[in-house]
Amino acid sequence: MEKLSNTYRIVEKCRICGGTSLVPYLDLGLIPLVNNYLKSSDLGKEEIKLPLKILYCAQCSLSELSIVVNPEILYRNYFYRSSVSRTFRDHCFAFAEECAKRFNLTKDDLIVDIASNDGCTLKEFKKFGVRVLGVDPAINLAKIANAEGIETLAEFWNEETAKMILNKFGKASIINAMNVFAHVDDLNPFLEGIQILLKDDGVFTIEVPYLLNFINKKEFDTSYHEHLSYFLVRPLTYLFKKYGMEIFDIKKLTIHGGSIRVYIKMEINKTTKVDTDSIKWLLELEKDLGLHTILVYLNFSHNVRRIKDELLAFLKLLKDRGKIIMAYGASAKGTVLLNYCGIGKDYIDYIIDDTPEKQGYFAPGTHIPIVDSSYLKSKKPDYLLLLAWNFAEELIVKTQDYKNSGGRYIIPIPDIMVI
Ligand code: JHZ
Ligand code: ZN
Repeated sequence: MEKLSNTYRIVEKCRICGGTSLVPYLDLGLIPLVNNYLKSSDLGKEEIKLPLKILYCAQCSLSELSIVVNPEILYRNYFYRSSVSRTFRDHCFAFAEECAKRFNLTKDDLIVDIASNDGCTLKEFKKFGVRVLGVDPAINLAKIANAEGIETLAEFWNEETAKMILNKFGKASIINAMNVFAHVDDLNPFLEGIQILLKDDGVFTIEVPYLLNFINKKEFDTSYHEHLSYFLVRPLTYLFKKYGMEIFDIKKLTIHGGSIRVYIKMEINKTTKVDTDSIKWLLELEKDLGLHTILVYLNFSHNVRRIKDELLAFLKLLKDRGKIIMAYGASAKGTVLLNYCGIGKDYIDYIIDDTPEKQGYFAPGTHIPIVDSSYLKSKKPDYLLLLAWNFAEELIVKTQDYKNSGGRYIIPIPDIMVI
């Protein structure tokens, strides 16, 4: 892999197949780093904004960002807390329960979670009496998880980290990587780390947003500088083979706008049954929907420009009628949506977010203040733009008082919907 410059490097070949026929299909312009929430004292300073462009690999169908930002800049201090969403906590519990039953986990089994965030997933695994260990480069998050009893190393995942864990804890029965595989530039040290630490009959699971949903539901705002790869099953099958690994099951999930969970084993493990149907079914679906050729992607890009025009026109209409608009969820995708569409403080007065670490800060690029949910009562908005549209149901349930007093919701993706 090419060397990282201080801020970013330009992608010249596909990170999975090495192909150089990379066709650009989405260009969102200059977008700020989504995790770069600002303090009031930062507001006058120059903010880093970088090109956000997606390329399609004509050889293996991976979609990938045209640049790679230095991970030291992105991940050492991370504001996102996985455990803020009840929907996500439930999702983690269901996964832990499934693993405990399906893989007959006992107290001797070690579960390692990569990008363990605030310990959200491991807390659920712990309920089943197994040994757990988290790994996350964010020093602030590792501190929180450790304080809450989830042992966590503040490290990036690679061979060195794997060796260190092997020496201290022994091999792992399950290594889980949720919402991080798409964030990794060089998959070589990442997968070599798995080879080092995973038991021969162990299971490696990843969860990634599914490119099929990204395209079909026009989820363009889930592209940001952290998301380097946008996966289909096709490039994944190719990738794991190179490392003596094999996919043995894939599940389609609704979380985060549509994801897939991929279950991987070592090829030498011949006891675990391979569910070829689940893999073949998705591969055929991708092909039938045209996702293994460029045309669908170019059409997607056209739809994205339409969403921008329609959303702006709708918000303008509301403002002309004197309506107060606020937003819910200072999410990464919210920052992309607002910046790409050019929606700033002239439209949205405040963004509500229940993450204590985000409150009191200002959203990247737009500088809209991030506040707690008491603002819903005190400022009485007419409309709430749901920037965490993937959790719309949960947000609507928790704001019933607002709804009952006549408040309306705007869901921007896949098409503008007002509730
Ligand atoms: P949310 C995240 O992206 C982070 P984001 C990450 N980049 C990733 O890979 C994807 O997910 C998959 C708030 N909220 O989860 C919390 C409430 O305040 O949609 C969050 O700030 N109250 C690693 O940031 C935001 O909304 C609530 O009740 O785009 C949600 O962000 C709920 C449900 C959420 O993902
Ligand atoms: Zn490729």
